[in-house]
Amino acid sequence: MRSQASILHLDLDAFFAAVEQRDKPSLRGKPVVVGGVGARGVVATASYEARRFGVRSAMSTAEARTRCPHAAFLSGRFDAYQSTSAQVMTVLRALSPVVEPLSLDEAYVDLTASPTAPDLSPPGLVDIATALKQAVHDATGGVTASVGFGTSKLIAKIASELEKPDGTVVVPPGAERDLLRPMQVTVIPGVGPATAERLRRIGVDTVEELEQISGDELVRVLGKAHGTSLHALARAEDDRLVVAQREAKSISVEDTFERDLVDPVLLAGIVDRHARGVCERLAKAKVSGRTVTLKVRLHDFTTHTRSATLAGPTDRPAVVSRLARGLLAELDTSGGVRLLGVGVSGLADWVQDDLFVDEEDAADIPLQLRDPARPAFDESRPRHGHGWVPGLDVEHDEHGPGWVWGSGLGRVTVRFETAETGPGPVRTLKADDSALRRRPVPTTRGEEPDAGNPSGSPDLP
Ligand code: TTP
Ligand code: MG
Repeated sequence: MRSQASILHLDLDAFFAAVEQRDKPSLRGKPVVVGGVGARGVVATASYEARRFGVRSAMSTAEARTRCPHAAFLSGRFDAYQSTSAQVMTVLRALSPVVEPLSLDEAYVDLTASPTAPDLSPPGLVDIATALKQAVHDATGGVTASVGFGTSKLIAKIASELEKPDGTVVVPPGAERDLLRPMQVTVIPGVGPATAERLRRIGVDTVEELEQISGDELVRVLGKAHGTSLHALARAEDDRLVVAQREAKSISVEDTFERDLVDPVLLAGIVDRHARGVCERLAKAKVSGRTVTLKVRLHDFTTHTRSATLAGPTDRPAVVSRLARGLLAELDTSGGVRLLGVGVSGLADWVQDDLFVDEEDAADIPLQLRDPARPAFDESRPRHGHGWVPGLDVEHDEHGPGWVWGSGLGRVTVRFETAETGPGPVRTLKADDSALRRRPVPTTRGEEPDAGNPSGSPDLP
Protein backbone atom coordinates (compact mmCIF):
# COMPACT_ATOMS: atom_id res chain seq x y z
CA MET A 1 0.00 0.00 0.00
CA ARG A 2 1.12 3.57 -0.66
CA SER A 3 2.39 5.54 2.31
CA GLN A 4 1.16 8.90 1.00
CA ALA A 5 -2.20 10.11 -0.30
CA SER A 6 -0.60 10.51 -3.72
CA ILE A 7 -3.56 9.49 -5.88
CA LEU A 8 -5.75 12.38 -6.96
CA HIS A 9 -9.25 11.95 -8.33
CA LEU A 10 -10.97 14.90 -10.00
CA ASP A 11 -14.64 15.01 -10.95
CA LEU A 12 -16.23 18.08 -12.52
CA ASP A 13 -19.35 19.42 -10.87
CA ALA A 14 -22.66 19.01 -12.72
CA PHE A 15 -20.51 18.83 -15.80
CA PHE A 16 -22.87 19.20 -18.77
CA ALA A 17 -24.97 21.76 -16.90
CA ALA A 18 -21.84 23.71 -15.89
CA VAL A 19 -20.78 24.00 -19.54
CA GLU A 20 -24.26 25.23 -20.42
CA GLN A 21 -24.14 27.84 -17.67
CA ARG A 22 -20.72 28.97 -18.85
CA ASP A 23 -21.94 29.49 -22.41
CA LYS A 24 -25.37 30.84 -21.47
CA PRO A 25 -24.78 33.60 -18.91
CA SER A 26 -28.48 34.11 -18.21
CA LEU A 27 -28.56 30.55 -16.81
CA ARG A 28 -25.77 31.02 -14.27
CA GLY A 29 -27.07 30.44 -10.76
CA LYS A 30 -30.31 29.03 -12.19
CA PRO A 31 -31.76 25.54 -12.46
CA VAL A 32 -30.58 23.86 -15.67
CA VAL A 33 -31.48 20.36 -16.80
CA VAL A 34 -29.56 18.72 -19.67
CA GLY A 35 -30.82 15.62 -21.40
CA GLY A 36 -33.45 14.28 -23.73
CA VAL A 37 -36.08 16.96 -24.18
CA GLY A 38 -38.58 14.75 -25.98
CA ALA A 39 -41.56 12.98 -24.47
CA ARG A 40 -39.46 9.99 -23.43
CA GLY A 41 -36.39 12.01 -22.56
CA VAL A 42 -34.14 11.21 -19.61
CA VAL A 43 -32.08 13.66 -17.55
CA ALA A 44 -28.32 13.40 -18.16
CA THR A 45 -27.52 15.90 -15.45
CA ALA A 46 -28.91 18.86 -13.57
CA SER A 47 -27.25 21.95 -12.15
CA TYR A 48 -27.01 22.07 -8.37
CA GLU A 49 -29.74 24.73 -8.42
CA ALA A 50 -32.06 22.17 -10.07
CA ARG A 51 -30.95 19.37 -7.74
CA ARG A 52 -32.39 21.38 -4.86
CA PHE A 53 -35.79 20.65 -6.39
CA GLY A 54 -35.04 16.92 -6.49
CA VAL A 55 -33.98 16.66 -10.13
CA ARG A 56 -31.46 13.82 -10.63
CA SER A 57 -29.54 12.08 -13.43
CA ALA A 58 -31.48 9.27 -15.12
CA MET A 59 -34.84 10.65 -13.96
CA SER A 60 -37.38 11.08 -16.75
CA THR A 61 -37.45 14.60 -18.10
CA ALA A 62 -41.22 14.59 -17.54
CA GLU A 63 -40.65 14.01 -13.82
CA ALA A 64 -37.96 16.70 -13.78
CA ARG A 65 -40.40 19.17 -15.37
CA THR A 66 -42.89 18.43 -12.61
CA ARG A 67 -40.31 18.94 -9.89
CA CYS A 68 -38.69 22.02 -11.36
CA PRO A 69 -40.94 23.58 -14.00
CA HIS A 70 -38.98 26.83 -14.12
CA ALA A 71 -35.67 25.14 -15.03
CA ALA A 72 -34.10 25.56 -18.45
CA PHE A 73 -34.42 22.20 -20.22
CA LEU A 74 -31.65 21.80 -22.75
CA SER A 75 -30.68 19.16 -25.23
CA GLY A 76 -26.94 18.59 -24.93
CA ARG A 77 -24.05 19.94 -26.98
CA PHE A 78 -21.63 17.06 -26.95
CA ASP A 79 -18.91 18.95 -28.86
CA ALA A 80 -18.80 21.60 -26.16
CA TYR A 81 -18.48 18.95 -23.44
CA GLN A 82 -15.76 17.17 -25.35
CA SER A 83 -13.65 20.27 -25.90
CA THR A 84 -14.09 21.35 -22.27
CA SER A 85 -13.04 17.89 -21.14
CA ALA A 86 -9.92 18.13 -23.28
CA GLN A 87 -9.04 21.46 -21.63
CA VAL A 88 -9.36 19.86 -18.19
CA MET A 89 -7.26 16.83 -19.13
CA THR A 90 -4.54 19.19 -20.39
CA VAL A 91 -4.53 20.97 -17.03
CA LEU A 92 -4.22 17.62 -15.25
CA ARG A 93 -1.33 16.52 -17.47
CA ALA A 94 0.56 19.63 -16.45
CA LEU A 95 0.41 18.30 -12.89
CA SER A 96 1.69 14.82 -13.72
CA PRO A 97 2.08 12.85 -16.93
CA VAL A 98 0.21 9.90 -15.42
CA VAL A 99 -3.43 10.87 -15.95
CA GLU A 100 -6.13 8.26 -16.40
CA PRO A 101 -9.44 9.67 -17.64
CA LEU A 102 -12.47 7.61 -16.62
CA SER A 103 -15.01 9.60 -18.56
CA LEU A 104 -15.31 13.10 -19.96
CA ASP A 105 -15.45 14.67 -16.52
CA GLU A 106 -13.37 12.39 -14.33
CA ALA A 107 -9.75 11.32 -14.06
CA TYR A 108 -7.14 9.89 -11.74
CA VAL A 109 -3.68 11.44 -11.44
CA ASP A 110 -0.64 9.76 -9.89
CA LEU A 111 1.20 12.60 -8.18
CA THR A 112 4.31 10.51 -7.53
CA ALA A 113 4.98 10.77 -11.27
CA SER A 114 5.04 14.56 -11.09
CA PRO A 115 8.38 15.98 -12.28
CA THR A 116 8.20 18.78 -9.68
CA ALA A 117 8.16 16.40 -6.68
CA PRO A 118 5.29 18.21 -4.93
CA ASP A 119 4.68 18.24 -1.19
CA LEU A 120 2.38 15.25 -0.60
CA SER A 121 1.60 16.00 3.04
CA PRO A 122 -2.09 16.74 3.68
CA PRO A 123 -1.58 20.55 3.77
CA GLY A 124 0.56 20.31 0.61
CA LEU A 125 -2.22 18.37 -1.10
CA VAL A 126 -4.81 20.99 -0.16
CA ASP A 127 -2.57 23.59 -1.83
CA ILE A 128 -2.29 21.41 -4.93
CA ALA A 129 -6.09 21.16 -5.07
CA THR A 130 -6.57 24.90 -4.69
CA ALA A 131 -4.18 25.65 -7.54
CA LEU A 132 -5.62 22.87 -9.68
CA LYS A 133 -9.21 24.01 -9.26
CA GLN A 134 -8.22 27.54 -10.15
CA ALA A 135 -6.40 26.28 -13.26
CA VAL A 136 -9.45 24.22 -14.29
CA HIS A 137 -11.69 27.23 -13.75
CA ASP A 138 -9.42 29.45 -15.85
CA ALA A 139 -8.88 26.95 -18.66
CA THR A 140 -12.57 26.14 -19.02
CA GLY A 141 -14.00 29.58 -18.42
CA GLY A 142 -15.64 28.80 -15.11
CA VAL A 143 -16.27 25.08 -14.65
CA THR A 144 -15.74 23.87 -11.06
CA ALA A 145 -14.31 20.56 -9.92
CA SER A 146 -14.18 18.44 -6.81
CA VAL A 147 -10.93 16.79 -5.86
CA GLY A 148 -10.13 13.84 -3.59
CA PHE A 149 -6.76 12.49 -2.45
CA GLY A 150 -6.02 9.07 -1.03
CA THR A 151 -3.53 6.27 -0.89
CA SER A 152 -5.51 4.37 -3.54
CA LYS A 153 -7.87 4.89 -6.44
CA LEU A 154 -10.72 3.62 -4.29
CA ILE A 155 -10.18 6.19 -1.56
CA ALA A 156 -9.40 9.11 -3.88
CA LYS A 157 -12.60 8.55 -5.84
CA ILE A 158 -14.74 8.29 -2.74
CA ALA A 159 -13.05 11.39 -1.31
CA SER A 160 -13.83 13.53 -4.35
CA GLU A 161 -17.55 12.85 -3.87
CA LEU A 162 -17.69 13.83 -0.23
CA GLU A 163 -17.80 17.60 -0.46
CA LYS A 164 -19.27 18.19 -3.91
CA PRO A 165 -19.53 20.74 -5.45
CA ASP A 166 -16.16 22.53 -5.40
CA GLY A 167 -14.90 20.16 -2.71
CA THR A 168 -11.42 19.20 -1.59
CA VAL A 169 -10.97 16.15 0.62
CA VAL A 170 -7.69 14.60 1.68
CA VAL A 171 -7.92 11.20 3.34
CA PRO A 172 -4.62 10.92 5.20
CA PRO A 173 -2.75 7.60 5.19
CA GLY A 174 -4.16 5.40 7.95
CA ALA A 175 -7.63 7.00 7.96
CA GLU A 176 -9.02 4.91 5.11
CA ARG A 177 -10.85 2.21 7.02
CA ASP A 178 -12.48 4.58 9.49
CA LEU A 179 -13.75 6.59 6.55
CA LEU A 180 -15.28 3.57 4.82
CA ARG A 181 -16.84 1.78 7.79
CA PRO A 182 -20.04 3.81 8.21
CA MET A 183 -20.65 4.06 4.46
CA GLN A 184 -23.13 1.98 2.47
CA VAL A 185 -21.52 -0.87 0.51
CA THR A 186 -22.59 0.81 -2.73
CA VAL A 187 -19.87 3.40 -2.11
CA ILE A 188 -17.41 0.78 -3.38
CA PRO A 189 -17.17 1.19 -7.15
CA GLY A 190 -18.41 -1.99 -8.73
CA VAL A 191 -21.06 -2.68 -6.13
CA GLY A 192 -24.26 -2.00 -8.00
CA PRO A 193 -27.86 -2.70 -7.05
CA ALA A 194 -27.70 -6.45 -7.70
CA THR A 195 -24.62 -7.02 -5.54
CA ALA A 196 -25.99 -4.72 -2.86
CA GLU A 197 -29.16 -6.83 -2.77
CA ARG A 198 -27.20 -10.06 -2.38
CA LEU A 199 -25.24 -8.55 0.46
CA ARG A 200 -28.39 -7.22 2.08
CA ARG A 201 -29.74 -10.77 2.13
CA ILE A 202 -26.83 -11.79 4.34
CA GLY A 203 -27.38 -8.78 6.58
CA VAL A 204 -24.76 -6.47 5.09
CA ASP A 205 -25.57 -2.82 4.38
CA THR A 206 -22.47 -0.92 5.48
CA VAL A 207 -18.79 -1.43 4.82
CA GLU A 208 -18.34 -2.12 8.53
CA GLU A 209 -20.78 -5.02 8.27
CA LEU A 210 -19.01 -6.16 5.12
CA GLU A 211 -15.72 -6.28 7.00
CA GLN A 212 -17.20 -8.83 9.42
CA ILE A 213 -17.90 -11.30 6.63
CA SER A 214 -15.14 -13.82 6.07
CA GLY A 215 -13.46 -14.13 2.71
CA ASP A 216 -14.84 -17.65 2.33
CA GLU A 217 -18.40 -16.51 2.84
CA LEU A 218 -18.04 -13.62 0.39
CA VAL A 219 -16.65 -16.03 -2.19
CA ARG A 220 -19.63 -18.30 -1.54
CA VAL A 221 -22.09 -15.42 -2.04
CA LEU A 222 -20.40 -13.57 -4.91
CA GLY A 223 -18.08 -16.05 -6.58
CA LYS A 224 -14.32 -16.34 -6.33
CA ALA A 225 -13.01 -13.32 -8.20
CA HIS A 226 -15.62 -10.89 -6.97
CA GLY A 227 -15.73 -12.20 -3.41
CA THR A 228 -11.96 -11.93 -3.10
CA SER A 229 -11.70 -8.41 -4.46
CA LEU A 230 -14.61 -7.13 -2.40
CA HIS A 231 -13.03 -8.65 0.72
CA ALA A 232 -9.93 -6.58 -0.02
CA LEU A 233 -11.71 -3.37 -0.98
CA ALA A 234 -13.80 -3.49 2.23
CA ARG A 235 -10.45 -3.17 4.02
CA ALA A 236 -9.34 -0.36 1.70
CA GLU A 237 -6.77 -2.71 0.19
CA ASP A 238 -6.38 -1.45 -3.35
CA ASP A 239 -3.06 -1.28 -5.09
CA ARG A 240 -4.30 -0.62 -8.61
CA LEU A 241 -2.00 1.62 -10.60
CA VAL A 242 -3.03 4.80 -12.35
CA VAL A 243 -2.66 3.98 -16.02
CA ALA A 244 -2.02 6.88 -18.37
CA GLN A 245 -4.53 7.16 -21.16
CA ARG A 246 -4.41 4.38 -23.64
CA GLU A 247 -3.63 4.96 -27.26
CA ALA A 248 -6.96 3.78 -28.55
CA LYS A 249 -9.63 6.13 -27.31
CA SER A 250 -12.33 4.14 -28.98
CA ILE A 251 -12.84 0.72 -30.47
CA SER A 252 -15.10 0.31 -33.45
CA VAL A 253 -16.07 -2.07 -36.21
CA GLU A 254 -17.57 -1.01 -39.53
CA ASP A 255 -18.49 -2.50 -42.83
CA THR A 256 -19.11 -1.04 -46.28
CA PHE A 257 -21.60 -2.94 -48.38
CA GLU A 258 -21.41 -3.73 -52.05
CA ARG A 259 -24.99 -2.67 -52.51
CA ASP A 260 -27.24 -0.49 -50.37
CA LEU A 261 -29.02 -2.45 -47.68
CA VAL A 262 -32.62 -1.60 -46.88
CA ASP A 263 -34.03 -4.51 -44.88
CA PRO A 264 -34.30 -3.31 -41.25
CA VAL A 265 -33.99 -6.85 -39.91
CA LEU A 266 -30.79 -7.38 -41.81
CA LEU A 267 -29.42 -4.03 -40.62
CA ALA A 268 -30.28 -4.84 -37.02
CA GLY A 269 -28.49 -8.16 -37.43
CA ILE A 270 -25.39 -6.36 -38.67
CA VAL A 271 -25.55 -4.00 -35.69
CA ASP A 272 -25.64 -7.05 -33.39
CA ARG A 273 -22.68 -8.61 -35.16
CA HIS A 274 -20.67 -5.39 -34.95
CA ALA A 275 -21.57 -5.03 -31.27
CA ARG A 276 -20.22 -8.53 -30.62
CA GLY A 277 -17.06 -7.70 -32.55
CA VAL A 278 -16.49 -4.48 -30.64
CA CYS A 279 -17.08 -6.20 -27.29
CA GLU A 280 -14.65 -8.99 -28.13
CA ARG A 281 -12.01 -6.37 -28.78
CA LEU A 282 -12.91 -4.49 -25.60
CA ALA A 283 -12.58 -7.71 -23.61
CA LYS A 284 -9.24 -8.51 -25.22
CA ALA A 285 -7.96 -5.03 -24.32
CA LYS A 286 -9.47 -5.43 -20.82
CA VAL A 287 -11.37 -2.17 -21.10
CA SER A 288 -14.97 -1.09 -21.21
CA GLY A 289 -16.61 2.10 -22.41
CA ARG A 290 -19.52 4.37 -21.68
CA THR A 291 -20.40 5.82 -25.04
CA VAL A 292 -21.83 3.80 -27.90
CA THR A 293 -21.61 5.34 -31.34
CA LEU A 294 -23.39 4.31 -34.49
CA LYS A 295 -22.06 5.41 -37.87
CA VAL A 296 -24.26 5.15 -40.91
CA ARG A 297 -23.56 6.20 -44.47
CA LEU A 298 -26.72 6.44 -46.50
CA HIS A 299 -27.29 5.80 -50.19
CA ASP A 300 -26.69 9.50 -50.91
CA PHE A 301 -23.29 9.33 -49.16
CA THR A 302 -24.39 11.49 -46.24
CA THR A 303 -22.73 10.12 -43.12
CA HIS A 304 -24.49 10.22 -39.80
CA THR A 305 -22.82 9.62 -36.47
CA ARG A 306 -24.89 9.44 -33.34
CA SER A 307 -24.02 8.48 -29.79
CA ALA A 308 -25.65 7.49 -26.55
CA THR A 309 -23.92 7.40 -23.19
CA LEU A 310 -24.42 4.96 -20.33
CA ALA A 311 -24.11 5.83 -16.66
CA GLY A 312 -21.22 3.37 -16.39
CA PRO A 313 -18.89 1.51 -18.74
CA THR A 314 -19.93 -1.71 -20.36
CA ASP A 315 -18.37 -4.41 -22.50
CA ARG A 316 -21.55 -6.43 -22.91
CA PRO A 317 -22.67 -7.10 -26.48
CA ALA A 318 -26.34 -7.04 -25.46
CA VAL A 319 -26.03 -3.56 -23.98
CA VAL A 320 -24.01 -2.19 -26.89
CA SER A 321 -26.38 -3.56 -29.49
CA ARG A 322 -29.45 -2.36 -27.60
CA LEU A 323 -28.10 1.18 -27.69
CA ALA A 324 -26.86 0.98 -31.26
CA ARG A 325 -30.18 -0.44 -32.47
CA GLY A 326 -31.97 2.41 -30.71
CA LEU A 327 -29.75 4.89 -32.52
CA LEU A 328 -30.34 3.17 -35.85
CA ALA A 329 -34.10 3.25 -35.35
CA GLU A 330 -33.97 7.04 -35.25
CA LEU A 331 -32.54 7.30 -38.75
CA ASP A 332 -34.48 7.11 -41.94
CA THR A 333 -32.70 4.24 -43.68
CA SER A 334 -35.44 3.49 -46.17
CA GLY A 335 -33.30 4.79 -49.04
CA GLY A 336 -30.60 2.22 -48.31
CA VAL A 337 -27.47 1.98 -46.16
CA ARG A 338 -23.99 1.89 -47.61
CA LEU A 339 -21.87 1.66 -44.48
CA LEU A 340 -22.67 0.68 -40.92
CA GLY A 341 -20.32 0.98 -37.95
CA VAL A 342 -20.58 0.48 -34.20
CA GLY A 343 -18.04 1.89 -31.76
CA VAL A 344 -17.50 2.20 -28.03
CA SER A 345 -15.55 5.08 -26.50
CA GLY A 346 -14.98 6.65 -23.13
CA LEU A 347 -12.80 3.69 -22.29
CA ALA A 348 -11.90 2.83 -18.72
CA ASP A 349 -10.56 -0.23 -17.02
CA TRP A 350 -12.04 -1.84 -13.96
CA VAL A 351 -14.92 0.54 -13.28
CA GLN A 352 -18.01 -1.44 -14.16
CA ASP A 353 -21.72 -0.97 -13.57
CA ASP A 354 -21.68 -3.84 -11.21
CA LEU A 355 -18.37 -5.54 -11.12
CA PHE A 356 -19.37 -8.27 -8.75
CA VAL A 357 -22.31 -9.61 -10.63
CA ASP A 358 -22.47 -12.73 -12.75
CA GLU A 359 -23.33 -12.38 -16.40
CA GLU A 360 -26.73 -14.05 -15.87
CA ASP A 361 -27.75 -11.34 -13.44
CA ALA A 362 -26.62 -8.57 -15.69
CA ALA A 363 -29.97 -8.20 -17.37
CA ASP A 364 -31.50 -7.19 -14.03
CA ILE A 365 -29.26 -4.20 -13.55
CA PRO A 366 -31.17 -1.05 -14.35
CA LEU A 367 -28.72 0.69 -16.61
CA GLN A 368 -29.19 4.39 -16.42
CA LEU A 369 -29.38 5.14 -20.06
CA ARG A 370 -29.22 8.63 -21.28
CA ASP A 371 -32.31 8.25 -23.35
CA PRO A 372 -31.11 5.86 -26.02
CA ALA A 373 -34.26 6.27 -28.03
CA ARG A 374 -33.75 10.01 -28.34
CA PRO A 375 -30.10 10.80 -27.86
CA ALA A 376 -29.56 14.29 -26.62
CA PHE A 377 -26.29 14.82 -28.41
CA ASP A 378 -26.96 13.77 -31.91
CA GLU A 379 -26.02 16.18 -34.61
CA SER A 380 -27.88 14.48 -37.40
CA ARG A 381 -31.18 13.41 -35.94
CA PRO A 382 -34.36 14.91 -37.23
CA ARG A 383 -35.09 17.87 -35.01
CA HIS A 384 -38.40 19.16 -33.86
CA GLY A 385 -40.02 21.38 -36.37
CA HIS A 386 -37.33 23.33 -38.13
CA GLY A 387 -34.62 21.68 -36.09
CA TRP A 388 -34.20 24.31 -33.41
CA VAL A 389 -33.66 22.09 -30.35
CA PRO A 390 -33.36 23.91 -27.03
CA GLY A 391 -29.79 24.79 -26.16
CA LEU A 392 -28.52 24.79 -29.74
CA ASP A 393 -25.94 27.45 -30.67
CA VAL A 394 -27.21 29.76 -33.38
CA GLU A 395 -26.29 32.98 -35.11
CA HIS A 396 -28.46 35.69 -36.65
CA ASP A 397 -27.30 38.19 -39.26
CA GLU A 398 -28.79 41.10 -37.35
CA HIS A 399 -28.83 39.97 -33.71
CA GLY A 400 -25.56 38.03 -33.60
CA PRO A 401 -24.76 34.81 -31.71
CA GLY A 402 -27.16 33.17 -29.26
CA TRP A 403 -28.88 29.95 -28.34
CA VAL A 404 -32.29 28.41 -28.84
CA TRP A 405 -34.60 28.68 -25.88
CA GLY A 406 -37.51 26.88 -27.51
CA SER A 407 -39.46 26.45 -30.69
CA GLY A 408 -42.87 25.51 -31.98
CA LEU A 409 -45.77 26.75 -34.10
CA GLY A 410 -43.38 28.01 -36.73
CA ARG A 411 -41.49 30.18 -34.26
CA VAL A 412 -38.15 29.95 -32.54
CA THR A 413 -37.18 31.84 -29.41
CA VAL A 414 -33.51 32.74 -29.13
CA ARG A 415 -31.54 34.38 -26.38
CA PHE A 416 -28.75 36.44 -27.91
CA GLU A 417 -25.82 35.96 -25.58
CA THR A 418 -22.55 34.03 -25.35
CA ALA A 419 -20.07 33.20 -22.60
CA GLU A 420 -18.33 36.49 -23.37
CA THR A 421 -21.31 38.84 -23.58
CA GLY A 422 -23.15 38.47 -20.30
CA PRO A 423 -26.94 37.97 -20.22
CA GLY A 424 -28.55 39.06 -23.43
CA PRO A 425 -32.01 39.77 -24.86
CA VAL A 426 -34.60 37.24 -25.97
CA ARG A 427 -36.26 37.44 -29.38
CA THR A 428 -38.87 35.32 -31.05
CA LEU A 429 -38.28 34.79 -34.75
CA LYS A 430 -39.86 32.87 -37.56
CA ALA A 431 -38.50 29.33 -37.57
CA ASP A 432 -37.66 29.69 -41.26
CA ASP A 433 -35.94 33.07 -40.84
CA SER A 434 -33.22 32.89 -43.45
CA ALA A 435 -30.93 35.12 -41.36
CA LEU A 436 -30.81 32.47 -38.61
CA ARG A 437 -28.42 29.52 -38.76
CA ARG A 438 -26.59 27.04 -36.56
CA ARG A 439 -23.29 28.11 -35.07
CA PRO A 440 -20.40 25.69 -34.45
CA VAL A 441 -19.13 25.29 -30.90
CA PRO A 442 -16.47 27.94 -30.26
CA THR A 443 -13.10 26.30 -29.70
CA THR A 444 -11.15 29.09 -28.10
CA ARG A 445 -12.24 30.88 -25.01
CA GLY A 446 -11.45 34.22 -23.41
CA GLU A 447 -9.70 34.21 -20.06
CA GLU A 448 -12.33 36.25 -18.30
CA PRO A 449 -15.73 35.15 -19.44
CA ASP A 450 -17.47 37.07 -16.68
CA ALA A 451 -15.80 40.38 -17.40
CA GLY A 452 -18.29 43.11 -18.03
CA ASN A 453 -21.37 41.08 -17.11
CA PRO A 454 -24.25 43.30 -16.16
CA SER A 455 -25.52 42.06 -12.80
CA GLY A 456 -28.94 40.49 -12.39
CA SER A 457 -30.04 38.13 -15.12
CA PRO A 458 -33.39 38.89 -16.64
CA ASP A 459 -36.08 36.28 -16.02
CA LEU A 460 -36.23 33.35 -18.35
CA PRO A 461 -38.89 33.53 -21.02
P1 TTP B 1 -21.30 12.72 -13.26
O1 TTP B 1 -19.92 13.13 -12.85
O2 TTP B 1 -21.86 11.46 -12.70
O3 TTP B 1 -22.33 13.87 -12.88
P2 TTP B 1 -22.15 15.44 -12.93
O4 TTP B 1 -20.78 15.86 -13.28
O5 TTP B 1 -23.24 16.00 -13.80
O6 TTP B 1 -22.49 15.88 -11.45
P3 TTP B 1 -21.60 15.73 -10.14
O7 TTP B 1 -21.36 17.11 -9.66
O8 TTP B 1 -22.45 14.94 -9.20
O9 TTP B 1 -20.35 15.01 -10.54
O10 TTP B 1 -21.41 12.60 -14.82
C1 TTP B 1 -20.71 13.47 -15.69
C2 TTP B 1 -21.56 13.79 -16.90
O11 TTP B 1 -21.94 12.59 -17.56
C3 TTP B 1 -22.86 14.49 -16.55
O12 TTP B 1 -22.72 15.90 -16.48
C4 TTP B 1 -23.77 14.06 -17.62
C5 TTP B 1 -23.25 12.72 -18.08
N1 TTP B 1 -24.15 11.64 -17.59
C6 TTP B 1 -25.06 11.08 -18.47
O13 TTP B 1 -25.09 11.43 -19.64
N2 TTP B 1 -25.91 10.11 -17.99
C7 TTP B 1 -25.91 9.72 -16.70
O14 TTP B 1 -26.71 8.86 -16.31
C8 TTP B 1 -24.95 10.31 -15.79
C9 TTP B 1 -24.91 9.90 -14.35
C10 TTP B 1 -24.10 11.27 -16.29
MG1 MG C 1 -19.14 15.03 -12.37
